Amino acid sequence: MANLMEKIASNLYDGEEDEVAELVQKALDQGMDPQDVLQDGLLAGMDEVGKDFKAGDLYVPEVLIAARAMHAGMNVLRPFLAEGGGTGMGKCVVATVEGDLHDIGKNLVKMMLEGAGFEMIDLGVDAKAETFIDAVREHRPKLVGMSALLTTTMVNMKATIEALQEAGLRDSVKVMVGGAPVTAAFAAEIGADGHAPDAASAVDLARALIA
Ligand code: B1M
Repeated sequence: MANLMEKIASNLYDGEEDEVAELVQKALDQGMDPQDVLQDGLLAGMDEVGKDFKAGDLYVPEVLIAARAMHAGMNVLRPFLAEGGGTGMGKCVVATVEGDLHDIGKNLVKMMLEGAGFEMIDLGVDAKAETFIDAVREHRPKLVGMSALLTTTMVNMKATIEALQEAGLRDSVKVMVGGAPVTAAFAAEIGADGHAPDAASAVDLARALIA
């Protein structure tokens, strides 16, 4: 099993999307827990990509290809991660904030919340404050989730919360934030209702916020 997880991680690193999808399917067929496949295969591979990207050993095109392979693996896992939660938890608008194109974490959070029974409205990446406002007006969600992966775009979470306030919508929703550089202290500082460090905790937080 460990060998299979290593293969998933190394094929993800190399951007081999078909192989990653096949190996993820193989792991599931062998009875592995989808959460373990996510953590020990896909996320382990993406961690290595992140380290080498930071060190300057990988460049944006290579990281993009690895991200494509990550999505291929996540697509195989999707029905398993999103299964069994039932429905009726209400709507949640989710997006990566303005200026930020990273969507892997946001997509994972979306999948897990779907699995927990939330109806997800995904505004994609690079979502401006006005895009959130329009979606809140249209869909009347219980929750708004914002993701940011860049220290330069985290500030747009604050701008979005301020815009919700100015539009008179802040009190109608709970706001949760996350993403690698986002901390609980930052969430409190910008007036969010909560912060989750990973997709599984995002489910616990979402449930607690609407309870
Ligand atoms: Co970019 N990038 N990137 N990148 N990238 C990082 C984030 C970086 C840390 C790499 C590094 O230098 N080590 C660095 C940011 C540095 C900083 O801000 N301090 C960086 C940079 C600099 C950049 C560019 C500026 C590079 C350039 O162009 N020179 C550029 C910016 C583009 C832009 O957004 N405007 C850029 C571009 C890209 C790609 C497009 C090539 C690609 C993204 C592809 C895609 O997403 N479709 C990419 C990638 C893949 C990464 C790394 C390698 C991996 C990110 C990832 O997907 N991780 C990343 C390095 C790293 O993070 N180690 C890096 C896996 C994912 C599952 O984790 O997103 O953290 P994460 O999500 C977690 C939690 O954070 C949490 O749950 C998830 C699951 O557990 N979470 C939430 C996330 N959102 C949440 C929301 C919630 C709750 C929890 O509630 C709503």
